[in-house]
Amino acid sequence: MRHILLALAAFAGFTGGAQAHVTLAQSEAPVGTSYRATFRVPHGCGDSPTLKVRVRIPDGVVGVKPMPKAGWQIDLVKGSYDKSYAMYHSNVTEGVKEVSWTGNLPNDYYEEFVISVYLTDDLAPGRMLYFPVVQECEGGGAHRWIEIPTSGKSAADYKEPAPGLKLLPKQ
Ligand SMILES: [Cu+2]
Repeated sequence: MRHILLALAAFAGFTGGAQAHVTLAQSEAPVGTSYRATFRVPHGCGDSPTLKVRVRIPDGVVGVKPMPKAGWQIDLVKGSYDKSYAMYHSNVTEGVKEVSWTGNLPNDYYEEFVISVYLTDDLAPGRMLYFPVVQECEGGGAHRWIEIPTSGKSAADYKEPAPGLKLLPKQ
């Protein structure tokens, strides 16, 4: 009986809250390696199209390179890090701290925004890492996916949770 209800819920398009928000396609990754951060944007603000997607890069994430997207302008905010981070065989002390794409995504469409990054060994396995995202829409509306769950809570407990990544031990 239970699996029939689950199948029905899935068919009715009930995706369980947080899934319909801006999320990361790959929700787990080991530290000390590169990671392809794919931000999924499944809707606009109400019916309004998305005009800008801004991603803040958390500390401990370096080697940040966004993937260009036809019709979208990329802007980078660079700065110095709070400490020196090891990345492969070198140390980095500054880099990209924010990435934004500016363009137009109608609410009828779905899109993905990709950033290649390196997850440093300074990040703690077992912890969640959050990438706050601001989604600006036509008409001045916005979604601020910046809510970071406190302990004992999950993304589903929030209206606008920040996309989260579960950090795994170094492989
Ligand atoms: Cu949503």
